[in-house]
Amino acid sequence: MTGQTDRFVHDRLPSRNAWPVFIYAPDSPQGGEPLNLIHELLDKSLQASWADKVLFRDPNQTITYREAHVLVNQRACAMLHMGLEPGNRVLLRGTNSIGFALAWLAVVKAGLVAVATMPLLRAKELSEIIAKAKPQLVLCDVSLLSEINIAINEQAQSLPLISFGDSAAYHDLESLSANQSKNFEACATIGDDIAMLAFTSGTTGSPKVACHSHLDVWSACNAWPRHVLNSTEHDVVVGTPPLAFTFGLGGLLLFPMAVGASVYFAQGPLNPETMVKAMQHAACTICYTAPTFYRQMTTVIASHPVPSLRISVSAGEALPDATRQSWKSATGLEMVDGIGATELFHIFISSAAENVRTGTIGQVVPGYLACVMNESGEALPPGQIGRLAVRGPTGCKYMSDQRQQSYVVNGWNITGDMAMIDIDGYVHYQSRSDDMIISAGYNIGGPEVEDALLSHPAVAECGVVGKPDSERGMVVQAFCVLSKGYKPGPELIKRLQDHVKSSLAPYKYPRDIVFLNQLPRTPTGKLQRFKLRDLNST
Ligand code: 3UK
Repeated sequence: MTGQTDRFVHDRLPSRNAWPVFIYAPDSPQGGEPLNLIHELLDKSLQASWADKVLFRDPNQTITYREAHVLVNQRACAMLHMGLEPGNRVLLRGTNSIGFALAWLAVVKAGLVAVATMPLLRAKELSEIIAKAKPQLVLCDVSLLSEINIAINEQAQSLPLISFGDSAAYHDLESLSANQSKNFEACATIGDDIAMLAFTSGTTGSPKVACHSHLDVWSACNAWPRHVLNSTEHDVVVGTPPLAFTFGLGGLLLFPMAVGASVYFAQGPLNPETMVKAMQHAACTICYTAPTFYRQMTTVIASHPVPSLRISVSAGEALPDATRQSWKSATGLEMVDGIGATELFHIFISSAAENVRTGTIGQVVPGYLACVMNESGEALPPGQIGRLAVRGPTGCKYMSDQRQQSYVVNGWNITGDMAMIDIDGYVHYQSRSDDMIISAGYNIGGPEVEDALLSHPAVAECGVVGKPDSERGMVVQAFCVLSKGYKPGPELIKRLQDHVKSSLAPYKYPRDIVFLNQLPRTPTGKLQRFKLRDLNST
């Protein structure tokens, strides 16, 4: 018995035989059983020890779990009064804020499907998302209306838009919710009903849409957070990843709620200085961001310590050891690296600080299985490099997309990464499969060379790719952003090359080094290596 009467997403899921194999914990609910994610996370909090503790905080206000429960109920009532029906999609657009978080929770509690979009997206990208997700409503932060208005005007049909985040507005989500009932029974969804669509931050091709059910997201809340993160109701969480990115959605909203922790939303754009200030102001204990941001925060936090900080989580890209070490000398903390993916909702390989083994991402998260495979899908023994494959309580279900067949092979999720698993189960990251550099017969992973370059003080940021070469097939090419006070030129190129040769096998050194002012990145902060490769043909 589904709670979602609109079958739009259900009808576009891959057929069951194209799904990965799902592995559930013995105490997990089944897909056919009643489950509403927000009922679990928010309604049940009223009976927990943290009911009157702070859930959300920003520079202007504080909201407890009990207060959030009422605000979410009123928003859910308001949306159903607009005539929405469970299974309808609601497009959400906003920077990380209390208003955005409340709206997301209300959508999912009402059995609607949340389609959160990155704040940086422009009208063209938003139009693509509207065309695929066919939302019945748009909820948009007042500060981000212009691009979404362009996108909506391009669509033939009218699409209602309600803004949020401006208390003075007359027809916005806050005022529409103000007089609604404070009680709202969570939609009677089942585990298999769809909670959200996640558009992948994919570097090439049209965006893929990963569908996650209430059970998928609930399972993720009970996997990495419970077994590796070990957060408690005393934690205060701060971070940069957008709530429209599952890294941010889990880390900065759902995982804290699962244990009664609180979330601090800083306002205004986050740069290394404002982020450290926000962490100090909030007495932050857990921080989430990507490796490059940690690297940039290192000098700031060294002179402005955050003594409350106890866990720093890095994900999204390979964590260079140089970054791990400088963060450790600045804060005394061993970073928790984790590899996750939009298709799997969150992190599936990661080790707690006390179990970290330098140079590896960590071990497979309890509840998941991981192996590496050759091209024909056969599992390889420990120590060999191959394609990383995982299965567990979450997995890939693309909406109407042939690419399901390449992501899921024999029930395994093939993440698109090359890795080696050692005899102790630690996963050594190599590179994205299509970024592997093959030079004169050697396989070279860009991240390893990047790590060597980053350990030189002249290099602030870098990206390493394969450049076509008639003799060697490819040569290793590095694009570097220099630290303040360093001058580009042949002399520095030579010094950087010698530096790499002194720490890695000499065949891996970058034969070509190019200096740039900045590196091309996706809205989620990932390096776009294909754009670096393209620079060679322009
Ligand atoms: C790469 C990493 C090395 C890897 C994500 C945490 O990044 C997330 O999701 P995306 O769909 O990208 C997935 C791909 O990103 N990657 C992510 N983390 C690491 N590579 N070391 C890492 N620690 O290529 C992976 O296949 O954008 C991360 C939680 C949720 C997420 N969605």
